[in-house]
Amino acid sequence: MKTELKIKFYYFLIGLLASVNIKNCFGNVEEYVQTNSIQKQNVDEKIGQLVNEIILTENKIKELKELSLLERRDFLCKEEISQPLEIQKQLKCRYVNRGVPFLKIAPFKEEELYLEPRIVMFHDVIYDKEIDIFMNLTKPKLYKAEVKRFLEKSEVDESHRVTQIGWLYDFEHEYVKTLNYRIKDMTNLNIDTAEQLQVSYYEIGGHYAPHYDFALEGDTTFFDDRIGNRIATVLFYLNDVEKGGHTVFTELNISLKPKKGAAAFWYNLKPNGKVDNSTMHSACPVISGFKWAANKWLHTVGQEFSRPCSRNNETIILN
Ligand SMILES: O=C(O)CCC(=O)C(=O)O
Repeated sequence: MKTELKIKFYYFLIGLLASVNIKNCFGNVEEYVQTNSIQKQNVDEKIGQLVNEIILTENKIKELKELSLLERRDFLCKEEISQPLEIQKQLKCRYVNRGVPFLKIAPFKEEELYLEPRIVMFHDVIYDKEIDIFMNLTKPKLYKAEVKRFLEKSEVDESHRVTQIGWLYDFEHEYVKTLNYRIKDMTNLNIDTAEQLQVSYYEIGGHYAPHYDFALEGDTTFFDDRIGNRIATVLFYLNDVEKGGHTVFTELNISLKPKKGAAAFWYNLKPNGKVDNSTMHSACPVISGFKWAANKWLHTVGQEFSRPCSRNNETIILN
């Protein structure tokens, strides 16, 4: 590889990985190598050190498969583990503007975390002044969260969810309303049938056991024919947690460290409209400090043109 290209490549790689302090995005490297016709062999040597860490975790993932759901959850809560290299190589980070004029000036920073189901993290997507307002509005109305819905038709005990929540309504503040437009741009989904914003506050030991966000059959807690099931979730992190409080996907071995201003986004339903059991997730116990988060749940009704159902379950990409 020519020296000039080498330097360019290192700057690109280091800048990319450091910019959002992440270990993913190896898909960008693949793309860069192809578009700049750099010898792949050379590049592989250079990034060997970076991927070694990932390879080590592949063995851990094998071990994880042997564990029970709760053991797996606890393991993921304790350790941030990377995806196997085969998956990592496909994950990309990109600036997203979706053709929206405002986003052309200030695009979203999207980091792919998983492809099927699609899970991404948007960085710097909610601002400090909005966070302050949301916390201040929520504090006086926090109440102990309950899990009312069915979980395999058995009773859910109190320890399933240990957190306090409060709902923020669009009319309460301009920022609550304008966040909806941002969510629409981030997700490309219709927000007319979305729930109001649920803000959660976890103290030490606060957590949420593994659960799905979609309604199970017969559960009418948040299912209503007028809005349908919860097609997708946007989870905003409102503070950096001192220790603990990760969001973990127990079937996919993903562990997300809360980062102030970031938001995770994932689909709870498959493209054919059926529930996706691989989206089971959990909020890990907060070990030190506290955690503030905010959820927006988007529903199926109104998504006919933004995420049309596909009979074969393939994702239909709309321009
Ligand atoms: O706070 C988290 O990390 C996850 C919260 C969650 O899963 C929920 O509120 O449904």
